[in-house]
Amino acid sequence: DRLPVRRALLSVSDKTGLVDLARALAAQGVELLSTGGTAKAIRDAGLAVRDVSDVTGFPEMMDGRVKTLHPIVHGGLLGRAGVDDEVMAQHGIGAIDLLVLNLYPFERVSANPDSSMDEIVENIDIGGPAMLRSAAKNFARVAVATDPAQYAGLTDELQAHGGTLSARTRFALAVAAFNRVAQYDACISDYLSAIAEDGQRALFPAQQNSNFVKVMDLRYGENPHQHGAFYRDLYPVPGTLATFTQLQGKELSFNNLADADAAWECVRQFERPACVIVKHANPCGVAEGEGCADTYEAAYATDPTSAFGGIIAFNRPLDAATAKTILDRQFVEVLIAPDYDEGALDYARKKANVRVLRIPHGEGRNNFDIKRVGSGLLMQTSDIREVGRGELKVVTKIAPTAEQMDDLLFAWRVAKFVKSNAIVYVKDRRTVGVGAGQMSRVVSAKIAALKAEEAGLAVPGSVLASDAFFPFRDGIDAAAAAGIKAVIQPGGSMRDAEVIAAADEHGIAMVFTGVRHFRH
Ligand code: 93A
Repeated sequence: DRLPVRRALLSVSDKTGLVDLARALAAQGVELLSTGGTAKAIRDAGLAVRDVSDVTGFPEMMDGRVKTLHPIVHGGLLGRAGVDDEVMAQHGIGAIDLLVLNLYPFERVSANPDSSMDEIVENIDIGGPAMLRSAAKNFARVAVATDPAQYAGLTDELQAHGGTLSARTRFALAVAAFNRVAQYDACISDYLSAIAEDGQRALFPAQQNSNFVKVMDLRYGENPHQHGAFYRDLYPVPGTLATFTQLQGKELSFNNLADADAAWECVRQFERPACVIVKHANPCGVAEGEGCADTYEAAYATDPTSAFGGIIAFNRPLDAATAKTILDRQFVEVLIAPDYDEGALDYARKKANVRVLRIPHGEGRNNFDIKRVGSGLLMQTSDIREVGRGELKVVTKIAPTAEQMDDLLFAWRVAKFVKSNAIVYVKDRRTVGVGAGQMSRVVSAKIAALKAEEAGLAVPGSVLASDAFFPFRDGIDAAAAAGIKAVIQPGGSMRDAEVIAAADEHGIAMVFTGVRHFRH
């Protein structure tokens, strides 16, 4: 069901690729209509174009606020073949077969803190979305392009098929146009509904419109009887999981992606080379050191049993030797690194199932965490709080040594990524035992000690991080019994005095962060 394109209306804010497209259309004998700035650009390139104002007999007015809002334009886009021919002829409405339009840059202008409210409001496009809707609704007869990335495909099809477009192309373009209008309106609504009564921008707008774009369907959700899909932000934040490239391996699963996010977010917080191994959403081994080889060995040694089938992330390019060590030794679900040496990829290809992801470093962090509850949504800003050395308060008679201090800060960064109640034992910037996801803190501490024992790692001399305060002294007593020498925790319990006294009794150094890192 192919239809010829005889007449096109072009009206674009982003003039990228415009002249090439106009030239290709003209070469196909397509008559070009256009609005002010777009017509000028086409004319400047030496091509013939007719002004919309000439067609409507109405000038563009009100600084462009009204330029295409006219029955000649909308009738030309909406008129149905075989149904509206007579009425169109009666009113001198010529059919428009192709609309090429991109909208006023509201997103860019509103994101710029230097923009005035007047500028932002002027960038709310009215005529553009109206025409996109008219053209998209009439996909039975009309084609609509909304993005310069679509131009090449359009001209290719027109050239290959004698100036016609297929029904399938028109439909796909219409869906893209409706999606674009929805995104655009969501941005306007989000922006305006976040302006609070005092004129300041509220963190959480009165309405939450989600602009997520599908990356892929997943084989299933968290369990095989659930369905799943992965979406990314319309404008993904540089450096986050959504910017990944899969270099090889089986299809990514729902759990792979959730774990990959935890592993990557944890490893990218370290400045020095680091390795994080995640299993069931928790780090089961983390180490900081000289490079990929030593950090992987140390992370693996924390809990070799759990590392089996884990997700392994590095914050440095993965070298061939370490890739070989990993793949020869253990079953891996996903490997993540900012890059890979060619030899590492060669080696990975021998284990074709292993999913290998590249995530380029970037400065950004997710702004928000979202959790679905009932028929509602819990929203919060992401836990991006970092605790600096200067913020730590020594509360015990003895202070941590410089070495212990490094370990405490390392343990604290790991604990932030362990599900609550989180207890992390660390020695020499590597995890010795991780206790995760328990309902009582003291049991998490016991599990961390048990894990260390199972892995044959000596706890004595280690430090401990706790994601939240100790409600009772029993956690400190358990830590002392395991041989812990220093503790980092938020403080703030009703029984802080009792907890500090316990630490002093055992000769343990303790620092308070004043910050809590629950993670559920
Ligand atoms: O101000 S508008 O909402 N009123 C209109 O009638 C109208 N018609 C097209 N904006 C309108 N447009 C927009 O103008 C298009 O969406 C496009 O972004 C832009 C192209 O203007 P020019 O051709 O003058 O550069």
